[in-house]
Amino acid sequence: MRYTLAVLALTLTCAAPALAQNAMPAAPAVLLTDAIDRPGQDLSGLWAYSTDLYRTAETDINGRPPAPRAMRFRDINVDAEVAKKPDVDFFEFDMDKAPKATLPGAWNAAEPELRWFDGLMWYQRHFTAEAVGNRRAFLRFEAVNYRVKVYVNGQLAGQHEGGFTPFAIEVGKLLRAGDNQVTIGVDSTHDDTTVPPTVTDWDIYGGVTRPIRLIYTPETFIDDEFLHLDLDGHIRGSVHLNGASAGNRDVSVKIGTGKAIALKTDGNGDAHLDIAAPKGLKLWSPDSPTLYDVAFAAGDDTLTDKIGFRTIQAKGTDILLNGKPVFLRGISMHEEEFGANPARRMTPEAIRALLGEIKTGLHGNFVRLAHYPHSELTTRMADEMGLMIWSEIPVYWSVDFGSDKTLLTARHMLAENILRDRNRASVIVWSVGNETPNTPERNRFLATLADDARARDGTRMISAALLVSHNMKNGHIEMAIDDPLVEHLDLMAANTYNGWYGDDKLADVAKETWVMPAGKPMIFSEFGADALAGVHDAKNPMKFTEEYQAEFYRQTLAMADNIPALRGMSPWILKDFQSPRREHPVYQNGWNRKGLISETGVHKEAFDVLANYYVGKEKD
Ligand code: GCB
Repeated sequence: MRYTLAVLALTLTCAAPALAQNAMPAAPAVLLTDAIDRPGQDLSGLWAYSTDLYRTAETDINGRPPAPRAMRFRDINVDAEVAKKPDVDFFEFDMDKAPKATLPGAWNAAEPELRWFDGLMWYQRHFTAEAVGNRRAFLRFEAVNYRVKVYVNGQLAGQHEGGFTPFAIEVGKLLRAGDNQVTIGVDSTHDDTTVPPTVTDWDIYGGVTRPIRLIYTPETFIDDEFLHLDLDGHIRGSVHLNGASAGNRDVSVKIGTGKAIALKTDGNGDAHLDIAAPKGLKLWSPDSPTLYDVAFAAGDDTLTDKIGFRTIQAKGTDILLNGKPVFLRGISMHEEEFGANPARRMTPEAIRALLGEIKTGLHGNFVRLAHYPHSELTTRMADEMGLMIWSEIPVYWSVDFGSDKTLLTARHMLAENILRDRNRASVIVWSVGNETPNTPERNRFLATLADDARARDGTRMISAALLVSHNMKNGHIEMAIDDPLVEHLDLMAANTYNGWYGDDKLADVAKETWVMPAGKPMIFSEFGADALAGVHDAKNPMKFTEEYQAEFYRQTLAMADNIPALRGMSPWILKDFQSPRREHPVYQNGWNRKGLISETGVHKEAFDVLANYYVGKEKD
């Protein structure tokens, strides 16, 4: 079963308690997996915008339907309407005369007065469309933060919740050949039931942060495809067709220059593939990131993706990549470009600049994409450059673990994330949460997500970044992973900040020891300390100096070297990032300073400490 976007909001509000641990929720009715490789009309560019802090376009003063004079999404020309009844009609918007902003790009950087805007914003533009004819047409959004309603030529076409995953809205019946108007109401506000919750440690970044494109498909089209190499040396996968004639159809899959493999769909439009991997198949790895052109065809529809083949597995305390133990030389990263005024405008150049610092600068092979699914361009570039990825959904700190609505929202996000990226060889971990409290509600919530992840894609490790406990044992500090969630995870991941937060002296950190459940690999998903680039005090290295941060890394890395099950790390964090929590007027000014690099690209001393450590690990 697949759900349609228009009914999603209703489903979410009506979710009965019994739903929580029931069967996995349906996938979206339309996925358009790999839409990025389909031709389409890019709607990037200038859009008119209008803030709507009191939501006048959604409701009147008494909670009833809004007054027509406030409905930004109407398909009208305001001047022409007024001219019809000048003594009666008036409007409290006029999108044709509204200011314009460039999309994609969060609104915070568009105008100084929008820096802290957190509410409902209307965007509108016109575009020329071809006649749809006997095809289907979709508006595909790569990400809108956080909720969105989409109107085409004045009609509600669909809606979506969740700021970091793609969705497609079918618009064929609403489009006109020629001029069309599209209006989107983007609501950045979070509340007790959203994912993430209201309080995080990153910026709001409301708006349309990734491209919007108009895509035409044949009436029945290739909606989803998944190919992977299994541990037994077989390539397995599936192709899903969407449309009236999806059942009992011929499908073909061609890997590289191999022979086309002929498949047939069942009554649900699903075809399954299972072949022994071709002899000489070159495996994907960070050292040799081989990708194959894989061509899918069904009737008039064709699609070519670039797919890498590799296996990844947790075995005992090891992580095996293509059957060989690997150490994850990583770093965490937010989705935020270099520059003094970022707007999550993740162009290929912006992504390459960040990933290049990891691959070449740090000698890394791994990146934790914190704390939400990053742009699809990022996971694809990691495929090409050879970086392994930890992918995560924003179940962060204190989401409402007791709420079935929140759980369903998180389950949909996880599904959209996995279904978008499960053809990316770079992705080796699906993470279901970050630093969440150990309570029965949270355990049920995260265990449900871990089960979902495994059911949708059993070919990767499942993890979560865990809180740990800090104990005194025989006069020294012993850290413990003692979280019941571990039994649902393949990889244990711990966040630790001893020597930054808490009372531990930095000089003692290297001697701290760790205990944890046996039989699984463990990584540090975070450790870090703030430093303002350029602030030095070698004699008295206080917090916020580069020297303190560098020493924090030395101490923590020495501690890490004594943990037998440690198989990698993704310290916090590659680059300083904007966060309204961080307001020290000298050192922070709205930036979390735990970056190894400043927001404008200046390396801090600790960068080389980690790079040298990774050079050593590379040789091991
Ligand atoms: C954490 C969080 C991360 C914060 C970081 C910090 O544990 O997972 O989102 O930004 O600590 O800087 O405190």
